[in-house]
Amino acid sequence: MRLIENWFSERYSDNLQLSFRIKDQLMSVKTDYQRIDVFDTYDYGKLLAIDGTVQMCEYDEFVYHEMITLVPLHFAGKRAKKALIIGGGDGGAATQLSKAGVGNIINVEIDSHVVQVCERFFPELTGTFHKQGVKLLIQDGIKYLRETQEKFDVIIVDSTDPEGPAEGLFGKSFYSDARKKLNEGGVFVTQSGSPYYQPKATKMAYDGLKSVFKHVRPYTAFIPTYPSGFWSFTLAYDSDIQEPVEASITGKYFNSDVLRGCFLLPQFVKDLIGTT
Ligand code: AG3
Repeated sequence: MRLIENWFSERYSDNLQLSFRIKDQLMSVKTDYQRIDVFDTYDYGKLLAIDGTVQMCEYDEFVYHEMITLVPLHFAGKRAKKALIIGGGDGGAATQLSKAGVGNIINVEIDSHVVQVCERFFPELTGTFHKQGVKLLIQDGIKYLRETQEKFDVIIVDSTDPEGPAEGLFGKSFYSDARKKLNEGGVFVTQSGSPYYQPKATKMAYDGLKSVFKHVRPYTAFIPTYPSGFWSFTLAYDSDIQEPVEASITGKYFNSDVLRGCFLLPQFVKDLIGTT
Protein backbone atom coordinates (compact mmCIF):
# COMPACT_ATOMS: atom_id res chain seq x y z
CA MET A 1 0.00 0.00 0.00
CA ARG A 2 1.29 3.46 -0.94
CA LEU A 3 0.99 5.70 2.05
CA ILE A 4 2.71 8.76 0.75
CA GLU A 5 1.55 10.64 -2.29
CA ASN A 6 3.77 13.06 -4.11
CA TRP A 7 2.48 16.06 -5.97
CA PHE A 8 3.98 18.83 -8.05
CA SER A 9 1.99 22.06 -8.00
CA GLU A 10 2.25 25.15 -10.12
CA ARG A 11 1.12 27.98 -7.95
CA TYR A 12 -0.90 30.63 -9.76
CA SER A 13 -1.59 32.79 -6.72
CA ASP A 14 -1.83 32.44 -2.96
CA ASN A 15 -5.26 30.92 -3.48
CA LEU A 16 -4.95 28.78 -6.55
CA GLN A 17 -2.70 26.08 -7.89
CA LEU A 18 -2.69 23.19 -10.34
CA SER A 19 -1.36 19.93 -8.95
CA PHE A 20 -0.09 16.83 -10.71
CA ARG A 21 0.30 13.58 -8.81
CA ILE A 22 3.77 12.30 -9.60
CA LYS A 23 5.46 8.93 -9.60
CA ASP A 24 8.88 10.47 -9.34
CA GLN A 25 10.99 13.55 -9.71
CA LEU A 26 13.40 12.68 -12.49
CA MET A 27 15.62 15.71 -12.40
CA SER A 28 16.20 19.03 -10.72
CA VAL A 29 18.90 21.50 -11.62
CA LYS A 30 19.54 25.13 -10.81
CA THR A 31 21.23 26.91 -13.70
CA ASP A 32 22.55 30.45 -14.08
CA TYR A 33 19.14 31.41 -15.46
CA GLN A 34 16.50 29.31 -13.75
CA ARG A 35 15.54 26.11 -12.01
CA ILE A 36 14.62 23.17 -14.23
CA ASP A 37 12.65 20.15 -13.03
CA VAL A 38 11.34 17.06 -14.76
CA PHE A 39 8.58 14.98 -13.19
CA ASP A 40 7.08 11.67 -14.12
CA THR A 41 3.39 12.34 -13.60
CA TYR A 42 0.57 9.84 -13.35
CA ASP A 43 -1.73 10.96 -16.13
CA TYR A 44 0.22 13.53 -18.11
CA GLY A 45 3.47 11.75 -18.91
CA LYS A 46 6.80 13.43 -18.32
CA LEU A 47 6.52 17.09 -17.44
CA LEU A 48 9.10 19.88 -17.77
CA ALA A 49 8.87 22.75 -15.29
CA ILE A 50 10.95 25.92 -15.21
CA ASP A 51 10.96 27.97 -12.02
CA GLY A 52 7.95 25.99 -10.86
CA THR A 53 5.87 26.72 -13.97
CA VAL A 54 4.72 24.03 -16.38
CA GLN A 55 6.51 24.35 -19.71
CA MET A 56 5.24 21.21 -21.36
CA CYS A 57 4.24 17.66 -20.75
CA GLU A 58 3.84 14.67 -23.02
CA TYR A 59 0.05 14.75 -22.75
CA ASP A 60 -0.65 18.10 -24.37
CA GLU A 61 2.59 19.56 -25.78
CA PHE A 62 1.20 19.04 -29.27
CA VAL A 63 -1.41 21.78 -28.77
CA TYR A 64 1.07 24.50 -27.90
CA HIS A 65 3.70 23.42 -30.39
CA GLU A 66 1.31 23.03 -33.31
CA MET A 67 -0.34 26.36 -32.57
CA ILE A 68 2.86 28.36 -32.19
CA THR A 69 4.23 27.04 -35.49
CA LEU A 70 1.43 26.09 -37.89
CA VAL A 71 -0.61 29.28 -37.54
CA PRO A 72 2.29 31.61 -38.47
CA LEU A 73 3.40 29.17 -41.17
CA HIS A 74 0.00 29.40 -42.85
CA PHE A 75 0.20 33.18 -42.79
CA ALA A 76 3.70 33.17 -44.24
CA GLY A 77 2.42 30.83 -46.96
CA LYS A 78 4.37 28.67 -49.36
CA ARG A 79 7.34 31.01 -49.29
CA ALA A 80 8.16 30.04 -45.70
CA LYS A 81 11.53 28.39 -45.99
CA LYS A 82 13.53 29.88 -43.21
CA ALA A 83 12.47 30.14 -39.57
CA LEU A 84 13.93 31.42 -36.34
CA ILE A 85 12.85 30.10 -32.93
CA ILE A 86 13.84 32.03 -29.83
CA GLY A 87 13.62 29.91 -26.69
CA GLY A 88 12.20 26.49 -27.52
CA GLY A 89 15.13 24.55 -26.05
CA ASP A 90 12.88 21.51 -25.65
CA GLY A 91 12.77 21.11 -29.44
CA GLY A 92 8.96 21.02 -29.63
CA ALA A 93 8.57 24.02 -31.94
CA ALA A 94 11.50 22.96 -34.14
CA THR A 95 9.96 19.49 -34.45
CA GLN A 96 6.65 20.87 -35.74
CA LEU A 97 8.38 23.22 -38.21
CA SER A 98 10.55 20.43 -39.48
CA LYS A 99 7.54 18.11 -39.89
CA ALA A 100 5.81 20.89 -41.81
CA GLY A 101 8.71 20.93 -44.27
CA VAL A 102 10.57 24.09 -43.24
CA GLY A 103 14.08 23.30 -44.43
CA ASN A 104 16.06 25.96 -42.66
CA ILE A 105 15.55 26.44 -38.92
CA ILE A 106 17.69 28.36 -36.47
CA ASN A 107 16.82 27.80 -32.80
CA VAL A 108 18.38 30.18 -30.29
CA GLU A 109 18.07 29.02 -26.67
CA ILE A 110 19.69 30.95 -23.84
CA ASP A 111 20.13 28.08 -21.38
CA SER A 112 22.14 25.05 -22.51
CA HIS A 113 20.78 23.09 -19.54
CA VAL A 114 17.25 23.18 -20.97
CA VAL A 115 18.56 21.41 -24.06
CA GLN A 116 20.66 18.93 -22.05
CA VAL A 117 17.76 18.03 -19.77
CA CYS A 118 15.39 17.61 -22.70
CA GLU A 119 17.94 15.52 -24.65
CA ARG A 120 17.73 13.13 -21.76
CA PHE A 121 13.98 13.07 -21.11
CA PHE A 122 12.35 14.18 -24.36
CA PRO A 123 14.71 12.86 -27.07
CA GLU A 124 11.85 12.53 -29.56
CA LEU A 125 11.65 16.35 -29.58
CA THR A 126 15.31 17.33 -29.29
CA GLY A 127 16.19 14.82 -32.03
CA THR A 128 15.13 17.54 -34.48
CA PHE A 129 18.16 19.63 -33.47
CA HIS A 130 20.36 17.03 -35.15
CA LYS A 131 18.54 17.11 -38.47
CA GLN A 132 20.06 18.63 -41.56
CA GLY A 133 19.03 22.25 -41.98
CA VAL A 134 18.38 22.74 -38.26
CA LYS A 135 20.89 24.78 -36.28
CA LEU A 136 20.83 25.14 -32.50
CA LEU A 137 22.65 28.13 -30.96
CA ILE A 138 23.10 28.61 -27.24
CA GLN A 139 22.88 32.35 -26.99
CA ASP A 140 20.77 35.24 -25.77
CA GLY A 141 17.98 35.54 -28.34
CA ILE A 142 17.65 39.30 -27.88
CA LYS A 143 21.32 39.84 -28.68
CA TYR A 144 21.22 37.34 -31.54
CA LEU A 145 18.30 39.07 -33.21
CA ARG A 146 19.88 42.49 -32.81
CA GLU A 147 23.15 41.40 -34.37
CA THR A 148 22.35 38.76 -36.97
CA GLN A 149 22.66 39.47 -40.68
CA GLU A 150 20.13 36.74 -41.44
CA LYS A 151 16.49 37.33 -42.31
CA PHE A 152 13.56 34.98 -41.78
CA ASP A 153 10.11 34.16 -43.12
CA VAL A 154 8.85 33.23 -39.66
CA ILE A 155 10.13 34.30 -36.25
CA ILE A 156 8.72 32.38 -33.27
CA VAL A 157 9.18 33.35 -29.64
CA ASP A 158 8.67 30.25 -27.52
CA SER A 159 9.53 31.73 -24.16
CA THR A 160 8.75 31.32 -20.49
CA ASP A 161 6.50 33.85 -18.72
CA PRO A 162 7.68 37.47 -18.87
CA GLU A 163 9.48 37.37 -15.54
CA GLY A 164 13.13 36.42 -15.33
CA PRO A 165 15.17 35.71 -18.47
CA ALA A 166 12.19 36.10 -20.85
CA GLU A 167 11.19 39.60 -19.79
CA GLY A 168 13.01 41.36 -22.64
CA LEU A 169 11.24 39.09 -25.14
CA PHE A 170 8.04 41.04 -24.39
CA GLY A 171 9.62 44.46 -24.97
CA LYS A 172 9.18 46.97 -27.78
CA SER A 173 12.84 47.18 -28.71
CA PHE A 174 12.97 43.41 -29.18
CA TYR A 175 9.84 43.54 -31.35
CA SER A 176 11.30 46.27 -33.48
CA ASP A 177 14.55 44.29 -33.95
CA ALA A 178 12.44 41.27 -34.94
CA ARG A 179 10.56 43.28 -37.54
CA LYS A 180 13.81 44.28 -39.20
CA LYS A 181 14.83 40.63 -39.52
CA LEU A 182 11.71 39.50 -41.37
CA ASN A 183 11.70 38.91 -45.12
CA GLU A 184 8.98 40.52 -47.22
CA GLY A 185 5.72 38.72 -46.32
CA GLY A 186 7.27 37.37 -43.13
CA VAL A 187 5.42 36.88 -39.85
CA PHE A 188 6.31 37.09 -36.18
CA VAL A 189 4.59 35.18 -33.38
CA THR A 190 5.01 35.05 -29.64
CA GLN A 191 3.33 33.11 -26.88
CA SER A 192 1.47 35.74 -24.88
CA GLY A 193 0.23 34.09 -21.73
CA SER A 194 -3.17 33.33 -20.29
CA PRO A 195 -5.61 36.22 -20.71
CA TYR A 196 -7.22 35.09 -17.43
CA TYR A 197 -4.23 34.81 -15.15
CA GLN A 198 -1.60 36.80 -17.00
CA PRO A 199 -3.54 39.64 -18.59
CA LYS A 200 -0.48 41.85 -18.29
CA ALA A 201 1.54 39.51 -20.50
CA THR A 202 -1.21 39.31 -23.11
CA LYS A 203 -1.60 43.08 -23.15
CA MET A 204 2.11 43.78 -23.10
CA ALA A 205 2.62 41.61 -26.18
CA TYR A 206 -0.34 43.18 -27.98
CA ASP A 207 0.56 46.80 -27.19
CA GLY A 208 4.26 46.31 -27.87
CA LEU A 209 3.65 44.61 -31.21
CA LYS A 210 1.02 47.14 -32.20
CA SER A 211 3.54 49.95 -31.80
CA VAL A 212 5.82 48.21 -34.31
CA PHE A 213 3.75 46.14 -36.78
CA LYS A 214 0.86 47.06 -39.06
CA HIS A 215 -1.19 43.96 -38.28
CA VAL A 216 -1.37 42.35 -34.83
CA ARG A 217 -3.63 39.36 -34.40
CA PRO A 218 -4.00 37.55 -31.07
CA TYR A 219 -5.28 33.98 -31.19
CA THR A 220 -5.98 31.37 -28.57
CA ALA A 221 -5.84 27.65 -27.90
CA PHE A 222 -6.94 25.31 -25.17
CA ILE A 223 -3.94 23.94 -23.29
CA PRO A 224 -5.10 21.96 -20.23
CA THR A 225 -1.85 22.08 -18.27
CA TYR A 226 -1.23 25.85 -18.54
CA PRO A 227 -2.80 28.39 -16.17
CA SER A 228 -6.58 28.46 -16.78
CA GLY A 229 -6.18 26.24 -19.86
CA PHE A 230 -6.99 29.24 -22.03
CA TRP A 231 -3.80 30.40 -23.72
CA SER A 232 -2.92 33.19 -26.11
CA PHE A 233 -0.42 33.73 -28.88
CA THR A 234 0.06 36.96 -30.80
CA LEU A 235 0.83 37.10 -34.50
CA ALA A 236 2.26 40.24 -36.11
CA TYR A 237 3.15 41.20 -39.70
CA ASP A 238 3.37 44.16 -42.04
CA SER A 239 2.29 42.87 -45.45
CA ASP A 240 -1.38 42.80 -46.37
CA ILE A 241 -1.55 39.02 -46.24
CA GLN A 242 -4.71 37.35 -47.49
CA GLU A 243 -5.99 35.47 -44.47
CA PRO A 244 -5.56 31.70 -44.92
CA VAL A 245 -8.76 29.70 -44.39
CA GLU A 246 -7.71 26.19 -45.39
CA ALA A 247 -5.10 24.32 -43.42
CA SER A 248 -2.58 22.59 -45.66
CA ILE A 249 -1.49 20.49 -42.69
CA THR A 250 -3.73 18.71 -40.23
CA GLY A 251 -2.20 18.10 -36.84
CA LYS A 252 -3.62 16.59 -33.68
CA TYR A 253 -5.14 19.93 -32.67
CA PHE A 254 -4.67 22.14 -35.71
CA ASN A 255 -6.99 21.93 -38.70
CA SER A 256 -8.89 24.32 -40.99
CA ASP A 257 -11.60 24.97 -38.38
CA VAL A 258 -9.01 25.83 -35.76
CA LEU A 259 -7.11 28.06 -38.19
CA ARG A 260 -10.26 30.07 -38.83
CA GLY A 261 -11.66 29.94 -35.31
CA CYS A 262 -8.58 30.64 -33.21
CA PHE A 263 -8.74 34.36 -33.99
CA LEU A 264 -12.26 34.74 -32.59
CA LEU A 265 -11.80 36.42 -29.24
CA PRO A 266 -14.12 36.51 -26.23
CA GLN A 267 -15.24 39.99 -25.25
CA PHE A 268 -13.09 40.18 -22.10
CA VAL A 269 -9.99 39.59 -24.24
CA LYS A 270 -11.06 42.29 -26.71
CA ASP A 271 -11.64 44.64 -23.79
CA LEU A 272 -8.24 43.77 -22.38
CA ILE A 273 -6.37 44.65 -25.56
CA GLY A 274 -8.74 47.47 -26.48
CA THR A 275 -10.20 46.24 -29.77
CA THR A 276 -13.87 46.15 -30.69
N1 AG3 B 1 6.68 28.05 -23.15
C1 AG3 B 1 5.53 28.76 -22.64
C2 AG3 B 1 5.15 28.30 -21.30
C3 AG3 B 1 4.54 29.29 -20.43
C4 AG3 B 1 3.84 28.55 -19.38
N2 AG3 B 1 3.56 29.35 -18.27
C5 AG3 B 1 3.15 28.85 -17.10
N3 AG3 B 1 2.95 27.57 -16.95
N4 AG3 B 1 2.96 29.66 -16.11
C6 AG3 B 1 6.55 26.68 -23.31
C7 AG3 B 1 7.77 26.01 -23.75
C8 AG3 B 1 7.40 24.88 -24.60
N5 AG3 B 1 8.26 24.77 -25.71
